[in-house]
Amino acid sequence: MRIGKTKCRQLRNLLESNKLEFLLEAHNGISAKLVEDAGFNGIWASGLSISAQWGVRDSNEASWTQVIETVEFMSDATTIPILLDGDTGYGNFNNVQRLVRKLEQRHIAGVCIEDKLFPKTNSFIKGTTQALADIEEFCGKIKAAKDIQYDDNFVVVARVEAFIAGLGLSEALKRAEAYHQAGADAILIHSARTDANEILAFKHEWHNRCPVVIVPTKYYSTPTKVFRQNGFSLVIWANHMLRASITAMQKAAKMLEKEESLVNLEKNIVPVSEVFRLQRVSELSKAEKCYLPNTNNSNASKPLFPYANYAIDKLKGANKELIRI
Ligand code: SPV
Ligand code: MG
Repeated sequence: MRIGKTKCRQLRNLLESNKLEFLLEAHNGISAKLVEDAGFNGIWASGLSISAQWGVRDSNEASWTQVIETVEFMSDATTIPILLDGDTGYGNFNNVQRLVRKLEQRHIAGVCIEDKLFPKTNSFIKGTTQALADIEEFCGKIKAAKDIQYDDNFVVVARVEAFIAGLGLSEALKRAEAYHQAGADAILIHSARTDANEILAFKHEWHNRCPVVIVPTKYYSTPTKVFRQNGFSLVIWANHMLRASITAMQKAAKMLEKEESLVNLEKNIVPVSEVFRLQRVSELSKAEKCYLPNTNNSNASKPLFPYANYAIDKLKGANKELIRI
């Protein structure tokens, strides 16, 4: 058995390290493995991407158990920590507690919950018309999550959607402070602006009360050194594995449809052996040698029932004894 840092501990270390850290989005087992192989130290299990890979909207159309099943595959395929985008927690405080229980059972290192209403709508769709959760009720969810967690290092991130809803800096700070007091391990401050002004203003006022997480999907042109200089803890590249794969698949599908031949596509895609490597096929081959009967030796000379002759001889001997009596 390998003894290492738990995934919860690994995620907490990322949050509390004194340098800027990064999570990259994944949405199934293989994309999670690719994130780890690329050298990332953690994974964002994105609600948007997980719904999209099923072909449904990011509006809680997929059930929470379907999400759990997906992150379980992601966790099994990797050794780095996963932070689940838990949307609004799929219900009230009680649903949040059950969610945390199930996540810990599957070695998911943390959950991020956002102060919107169920069913949630993606922050980049009609953001300013979205209603936010009552502060007290949301604090109850955070407390409930912290109270139920089994591993002290399980991470609960509270996501503030005040900027998304167009409510401004003072509302964002008020909410972040309440969530921090309720026990959140970090604040995710979200913004849909194409510049970083909102998140920088927030960080300026927030100082270092607790780690701050950002998602620069819309303000991607802001240089990463700005996030570093301003003391953010964690950057989430939230949907880029999904979007990169959509681009690649659209290109491949169009090419095949047009050319009716694999010749040009073959040159530009990984060989099947790479798929086998990602699935760890060699691990199974080794296990087969260890656990399956050795099928290389011929069975021809082996008796079908190896103990049958022994039993017959015994019986014959016993008969002799009987005759003698
Ligand atoms: C997600 O990845 O699902 C997120 C981030 O919640 S965002 O899409 O920016 O809201
Ligand atoms: Mg989401």
